[in-house]
Amino acid sequence: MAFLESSIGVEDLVLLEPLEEESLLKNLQLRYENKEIYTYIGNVLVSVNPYQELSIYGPEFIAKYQDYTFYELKPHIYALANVAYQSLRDQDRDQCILITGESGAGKTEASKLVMSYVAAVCGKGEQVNSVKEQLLQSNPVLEAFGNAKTIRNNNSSRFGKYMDIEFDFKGSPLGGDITNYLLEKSRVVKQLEGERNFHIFYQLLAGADAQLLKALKLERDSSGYTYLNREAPRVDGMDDASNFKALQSAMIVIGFSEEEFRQVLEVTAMVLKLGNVELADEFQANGVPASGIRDGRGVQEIGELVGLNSVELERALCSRTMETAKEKVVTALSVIQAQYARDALAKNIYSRLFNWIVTRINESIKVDTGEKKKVMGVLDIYGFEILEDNSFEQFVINYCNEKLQQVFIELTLKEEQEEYKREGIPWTKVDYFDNGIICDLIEHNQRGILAMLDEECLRPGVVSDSTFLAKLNQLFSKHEHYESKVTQNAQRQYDHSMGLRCFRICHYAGKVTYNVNSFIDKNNDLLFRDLSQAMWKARHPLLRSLFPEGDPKQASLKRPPTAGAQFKSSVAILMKNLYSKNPNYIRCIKPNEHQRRAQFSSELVAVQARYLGLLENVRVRRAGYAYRQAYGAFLEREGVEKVLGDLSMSSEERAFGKTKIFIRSPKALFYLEEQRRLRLQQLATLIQKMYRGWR
Ligand code: AOV
Ligand code: MG
Repeated sequence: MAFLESSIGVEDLVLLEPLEEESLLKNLQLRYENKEIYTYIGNVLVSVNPYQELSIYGPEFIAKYQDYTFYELKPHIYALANVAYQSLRDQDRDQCILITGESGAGKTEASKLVMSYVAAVCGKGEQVNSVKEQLLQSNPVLEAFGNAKTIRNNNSSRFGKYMDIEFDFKGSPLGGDITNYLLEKSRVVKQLEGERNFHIFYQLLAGADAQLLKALKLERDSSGYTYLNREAPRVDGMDDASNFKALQSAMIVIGFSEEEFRQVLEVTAMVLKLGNVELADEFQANGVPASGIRDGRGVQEIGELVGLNSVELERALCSRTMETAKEKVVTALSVIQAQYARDALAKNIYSRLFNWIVTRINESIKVDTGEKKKVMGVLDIYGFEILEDNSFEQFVINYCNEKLQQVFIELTLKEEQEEYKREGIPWTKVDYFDNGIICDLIEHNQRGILAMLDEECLRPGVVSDSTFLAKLNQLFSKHEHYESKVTQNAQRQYDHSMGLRCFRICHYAGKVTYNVNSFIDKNNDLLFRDLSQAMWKARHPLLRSLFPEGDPKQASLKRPPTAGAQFKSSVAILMKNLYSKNPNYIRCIKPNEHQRRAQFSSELVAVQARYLGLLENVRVRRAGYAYRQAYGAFLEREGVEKVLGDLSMSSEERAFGKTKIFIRSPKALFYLEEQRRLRLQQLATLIQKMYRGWR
């Protein structure tokens, strides 16, 4: 029987004996060493990154998992995808797949496996196949523009993604809708040692033919580009040139025209070329320092590429116009200021291009048939990150992970225990750490860190990252999850190791020290008007459309919401959406820090198991009842009692709640299954109806 204990450990941690951290880790390790990367905790799937191709995917396996129920085969991501899809199709319940884990744990790969499984089993026909193809091909496009090599992951998602796949009443795919969350745009102009810029830049340089490169005014050699880290042009096992071909065909499948593809590349090339625009000191007639462009050729080429007057571009980069009610004053920018303006422009163009691509994909895959749709949402965000130097981006990424952990706690640990209470079933409470307090520290409307940041950004007078930090230190000096050099930690000690410009948050997944430098700036996310106006004047249709606020007629003085406020509200919408669906969890675990196969570091896994709350998850699941089903309309409580009584299942194994039947372990479920096969042929249909949905 598939779930029983064997030489490769238990397939469901609910069956673990004895149940403690050590045995849990051993079990995962034993399985990992046998290339069994999947293990259940009831209906939660734990996945340990194998860092190697396993021959457990593809049509043959898909066919197998399609035909069996959850516990009949080895644990697999296909089994989870199958349950979610069947429940959506047959029980009309919208589903969401929540994939969590730190950077490099395997979330993006998992999301693609789920998508490919669902695509393989849902609906048939030409029309349907083309919808599926478009949905699947959105992945290489978004990865080209939104993923990059980081120290932790050669293909790290630098944006958050939520994708709704929509189905008709028969379960055939209609289309989809992608929401993206804050791209880490600082990467466009600067990367850490050993990291790369977004894949697209290298793909373009390696994969475009000579003619295309010439038209884009680019050189093949990436080492000539300031925005590309010279040390790390290649990534092991990644073929930039062939990925470029794949990108091109994916964009065509999705429905981008040749012309659109070309324009996307032109804007991408422009960003790269902006990085090489060198600025030099100049002096105005009155001796005031100013800046100018050192070598006009680059600016000239950019101008030709996107139909922009190069004099105009230079002016926009090197000066700033202040408008008051009465007059317009033009001031020269220093070299530092002009460099800042140039980089801000590059980051803005790129992140707006990324948003445009997502919008454009949505135009292709979105359907409005008017009929009621069934929805499966797949969430794949950037994983929790602790770097040596953490900035606003990590703060946002980690906040997002905090919120996702909150969903897990609310819907699994909390909801599960509350359900026993509601149903009047005897129950001993399992304790767990509720990270709601950390979410609050960050997002509280009046006194959260994000609110404080906004307050500083909007406050008149001299504001700086330091005044922001001072505010935090004052407000949160007593907060259990906040530390800084000037506040005391729980042991009433000052932390002298921390930099003066830092604060630390004790996240559910570990302590992270953030450097406040640029927090204000990144949150403000303002682009000088001169730049947006210049971009709007470009004759390039795509570039121009990215800067609608550059249109003098559109000029509104209302400031756009800050980056933090926007992120917070999009996360709030996401949460609401997730809570409205039936959740399916994939908890990804990273086995080692070196992206290496067959290496299992117990310490590293222990930390993740702890913060993911795996042990608590098992306890709640085990002490309680793993499988439940509302009494069907066809079979009232008495009927269910009778069937189970006939099966001589011990009363330990089941409980009758007010509205639902609860079954303790998969063993019992299997017992039922066997009995059915052996003795209760005549009840087969009846029980089968009950089984559906038990998991
Ligand atoms: P992530 O999405 O969780 O990180 P990925 O899904 O990108 O992590 O996985 C990282 C790498 O691990 C992949 O590029 C693969 O090489 C390998 N990998 C992951 N899952 C599998 C699998 N099932 N089979 C084989 N190899 C796998 V981040 O996006 O950084 O948080 O922001
Ligand atoms: Mg990822």
